Amino acid sequence: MQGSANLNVMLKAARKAGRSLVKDFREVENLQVGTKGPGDFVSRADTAAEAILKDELMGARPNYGFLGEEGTQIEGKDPTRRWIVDPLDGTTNFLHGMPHWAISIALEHKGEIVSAVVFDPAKDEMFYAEKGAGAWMNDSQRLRVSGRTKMIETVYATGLPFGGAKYLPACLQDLARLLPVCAGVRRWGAASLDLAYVAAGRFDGYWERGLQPWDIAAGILIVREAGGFVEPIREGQDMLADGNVVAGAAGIFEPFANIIRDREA
Ligand code: 2AM
Ligand code: CA
Repeated sequence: MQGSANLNVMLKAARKAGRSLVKDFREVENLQVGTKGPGDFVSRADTAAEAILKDELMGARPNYGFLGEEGTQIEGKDPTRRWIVDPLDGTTNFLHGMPHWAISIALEHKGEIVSAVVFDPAKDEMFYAEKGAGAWMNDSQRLRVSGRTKMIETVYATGLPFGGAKYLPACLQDLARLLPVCAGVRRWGAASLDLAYVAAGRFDGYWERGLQPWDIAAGILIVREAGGFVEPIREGQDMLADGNVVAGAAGIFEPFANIIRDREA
């Protein structure tokens, strides 16, 4: 795909932050055995990755705004354009030495995501999309959501509630309704990659509650450009602000979303 100049800025920034995180990820294994644990080290890795992304993205587009998970918030001179960045999505995996984490970068223009990158440096998989130009992986692989239509053959991703039980009853109810009618549910711990995997047709669908804008901004566009649907769980909500999403391939979206929305199919 011949990407825009903005997309090329995003890809370059993701690769640079990815190199820094891969180097730090190798250290994490050594630190696991120490008494202090790798917690502080991982926080520093996360912050360093956000600084790299901020320098690259703001260096190339000084007028844009910036919203980053690690606290960088910049009002742009151009109020219509904003980077939405998660420097390390899947921090718990990173901390535990599990190679499933990503860098997520979205570009918002007038409230709409127009370019998106989700990069998994450990597997060297770069997922990206631009509005109207499709979704892609690495150099030239076009992404398409799955074509499955039989619920019993479909596999879903979700996030189980952590550190507090706010969404636990809803989540357990979802699982009780979905597990008997599908082929499985996975909890891999990085929302941006869950969405990228829906775009790639690996997962047939994904849902989760209580997410932050930087977890999902890039993934939403990648799924849509791969031909899938992403909607707020409660219809009519602003998805980025609400943080409760249901995503899936066209062939199963309706029955799947009905289960998550607790409606009869
Ligand atoms: P993070 O690593 O950037 O914080 C999905 O469950 C999302 O919740 C992840 O993308 C993850 O983003 C966030 N999250 C925060 N704390 C988590 C935890 N303890 N376990 C799993 N996910 C967590
Ligand atoms: Ca995240």
